[in-house]
Amino acid sequence: DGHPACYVPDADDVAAWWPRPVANDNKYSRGVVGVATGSGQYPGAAVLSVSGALAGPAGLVRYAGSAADAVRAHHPPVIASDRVAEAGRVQAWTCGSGLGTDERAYAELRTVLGAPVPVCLDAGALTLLVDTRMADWLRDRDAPTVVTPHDGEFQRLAGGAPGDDRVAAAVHLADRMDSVVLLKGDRTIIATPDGRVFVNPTGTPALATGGTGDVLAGLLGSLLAAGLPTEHAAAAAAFVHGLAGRLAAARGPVTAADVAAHLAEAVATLR
Ligand code: NPW
Ligand code: AMP
Ligand code: MG
Repeated sequence: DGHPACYVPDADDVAAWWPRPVANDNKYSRGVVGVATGSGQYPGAAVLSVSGALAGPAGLVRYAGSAADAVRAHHPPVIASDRVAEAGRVQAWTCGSGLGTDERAYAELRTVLGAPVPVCLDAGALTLLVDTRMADWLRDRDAPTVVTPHDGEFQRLAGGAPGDDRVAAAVHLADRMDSVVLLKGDRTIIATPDGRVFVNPTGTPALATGGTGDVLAGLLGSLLAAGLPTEHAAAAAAFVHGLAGRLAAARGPVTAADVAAHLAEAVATLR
């Protein structure tokens, strides 16, 4: 029916993709991830996205944004600054969760997109792409981009809802944006610009709670910083995020903070 083949990764695939520290690693050699999220309105999104980034394989998390004080208070290992331009060198950025869409957010997004490193864009960054007609700019980037829309964000980016054929919708947007599209849902779909598709098997409705997408975006950024190919970073992040949701749900009602707190255990179950 013209559908591209969908690959459903299993724990062995994700274990093989997941970077592990080697004997002579240092924090820089494992990758540095920049997290440009949060705002005065949404400091929690900054704290949650940083939780996701800290659970990933990168050796250092740098935060840049208006929620620096909240991030410092909740996450002592993180080096926090107020602006992206002050953050120093990173191997990947994740940008947009809780960022809002004001002038400051726009300026930060532009700085992030100008960096020659892989970028994960979520939430406010996606809305800004639409509002400022910047979506076509992703084509001109020197490094890959991943976008992580939920259905509402997808609708704005694509100009219409995903519809019944979510795979075709994700593939179409990936081609148009020249980016990997991670379309969130109960079976999250990852589509590449060259038409490959991964379908995540670990979803759980326990993830349908505020802030879980922010955690996912942080984790995905860490995997990009550690050097994973973009589509493997996206598929591995969704897989482990779902596992963490299931582990958290086995213990009771789930908050996004609970999902983040179970990411390490989820990684440990891979092998
Ligand atoms: P409806 O109701 O279906 O008509 P927004 P947001 C539609 C941050 N957060 N999931 C739906 O329309 C985020 O990072 C901060 C969701 C709805 O009205 C963002 O920066 C937290 N929406 C910001 O808040 C914790 C769906 O889209 C509209 C949908 C806003 O995030 C929470 C929402 O669009 C949160 O993560 C779906 N599957 N399908 C914190 N603690 O700081 C359709 N919609 O307002 O742009 O997005 O997700 O509410
Ligand atoms: P966000 O809306 O940006 O906070 O992201 C929500 C996260 O929860 C995404 O990772 C979704 O894939 C996941 N999620 C939401 N609802 C469900 C569901 N019913 N089943 C599985 N995963 C879900
Ligand atoms: Mg979200």
